[in-house]
Amino acid sequence: MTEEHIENTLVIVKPDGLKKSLTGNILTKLAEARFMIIGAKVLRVSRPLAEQHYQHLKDKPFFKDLIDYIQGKPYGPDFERVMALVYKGPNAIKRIREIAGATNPEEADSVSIRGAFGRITTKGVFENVIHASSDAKDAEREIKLWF
Ligand code: 3AN
Repeated sequence: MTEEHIENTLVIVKPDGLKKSLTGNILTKLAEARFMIIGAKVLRVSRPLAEQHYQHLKDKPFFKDLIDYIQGKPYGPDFERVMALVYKGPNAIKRIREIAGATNPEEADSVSIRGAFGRITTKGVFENVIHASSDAKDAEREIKLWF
């Protein structure tokens, strides 16, 4: 049996998730998986916050489009916001990554959030609805950054 760690992880419902009215659906999936919400807020994402969050991708050709995307720029002023959440529970980081699905929505399991609702835009940005921290180090860094 794998050991259980009680972990905190950052989840972000991205602007495309808000635009597609997926907030309720995502919160329900995570509630049914028995994770607890310990932090939640809706916020506008500043450019410095976006750039710090995605600092590991700053040399990628899609970086500028990625920053515009997390700021909601392609969707108009009503959707220039995200919902950030901290979830707590046993093995929350890995299990919520599984519920979210693979980074590339076309490769993600079809019943995962990204597999069911994500798409690749004509600019080549992965519009993948949700962010979930990828490991313990990222979770700690990201929770400090967003809360
Ligand atoms: P994840 O969000 O699964 O941890 P990261 O951190 O590698 O993946 O990527 C952050 C975000 O950057 C992704 N959620 C996606 O929107 C975008 N992205 C990552 N890789 C690509 C790519 N090859 N082409 C376009 N967009 C990408």
